[in-house]
Amino acid sequence: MTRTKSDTETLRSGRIVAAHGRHAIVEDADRKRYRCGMKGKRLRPVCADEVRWRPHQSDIGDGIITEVLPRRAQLSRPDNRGRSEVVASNMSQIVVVVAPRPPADLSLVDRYLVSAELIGVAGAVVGNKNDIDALDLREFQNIGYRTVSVCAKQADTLELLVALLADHTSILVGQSGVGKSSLLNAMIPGLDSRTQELSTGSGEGRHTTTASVLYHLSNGGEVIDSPGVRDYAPPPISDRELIAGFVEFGEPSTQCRFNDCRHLTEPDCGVKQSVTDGQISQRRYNSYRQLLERLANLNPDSYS
Ligand SMILES: Nc1nc2c(ncn2[C@@H]2O[C@H](COP(=O)(O)OP(=O)(O)O)[C@@H](O)[C@H]2O)c(=O)[nH]1
Ligand SMILES: [Mg+2]
Ligand SMILES: [Zn+2]
Repeated sequence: MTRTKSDTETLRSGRIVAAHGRHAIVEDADRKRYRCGMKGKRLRPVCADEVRWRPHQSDIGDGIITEVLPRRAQLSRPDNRGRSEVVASNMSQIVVVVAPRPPADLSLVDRYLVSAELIGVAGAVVGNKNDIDALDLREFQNIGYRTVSVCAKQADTLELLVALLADHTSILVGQSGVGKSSLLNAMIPGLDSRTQELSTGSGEGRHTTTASVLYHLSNGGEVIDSPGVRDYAPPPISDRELIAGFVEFGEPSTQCRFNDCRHLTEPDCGVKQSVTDGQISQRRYNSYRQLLERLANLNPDSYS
């Protein structure tokens, strides 16, 4: 791409802190926020993207985003037409929130943790609403994921969560209603994320319930609140990738008779032996088999 001198002089760097289709909120290094349109229809910035933009007053706002810089990581999910849609980028940690109400879907947690492994970022599990019931998250802890038990309504329970989020760009994911937005409200004084205005003065305000939004914590951590999901599956991946997403299979699988063992009906399978021995959680193993089946039934052509 060739740029004219006047272009390069006025181009500025920024981060996307909220993206709403045809416009987005860009934050500069001083945390000033600008409402921007896009140059061209193909530009689809997502939350936490690093972008170049230039000031330009219009009915959309204060600027125009001209380029999305290469992403270090991205979390995708199937959109409502079954195609893969990027939810946010450049995170270093995926934090799955679960609660006793709505009833915890632990296989959803597994699916997000598989994605964390595939993307190569840290995974963590937060059990919220421990005032109602404290979920047992030891099976995740035992395989190396950080876990915390919290209650969004009791500030003194949030210390460990705040510590978990320090030094990371995290995305909070999980079913609708588990309390993701409530946790952010409780951790960030003065924030009402459900109704927070992203207006920067020149455009009309927007509610943020349908978009991912990035917030700063006082300890330097950054947290992306994402709209809840009813269902989540990693984008189509190979069986090998799926197996790699279940980290606790790694060591036992070195004992499998076959190198390409899928840990199903093969003889002398180290993974199944570990399930029998109780070293690998039966629930996680079942979750693996379900996901294997689900991925086999996906038509890869329906994803772009
Ligand atoms: N009892 C209890 N209710 C909570 C807690 N955290 C959130 N809630 C409630 O759960 C509901 C859903 O919360 P919300 O933050 O919107 O969930 P989100 O969809 O994950 O963002 C709201 O009615 C909250 O008041 C908690 O720790 N304990
Ligand atoms: Mg929410
Ligand atoms: Zn095996």
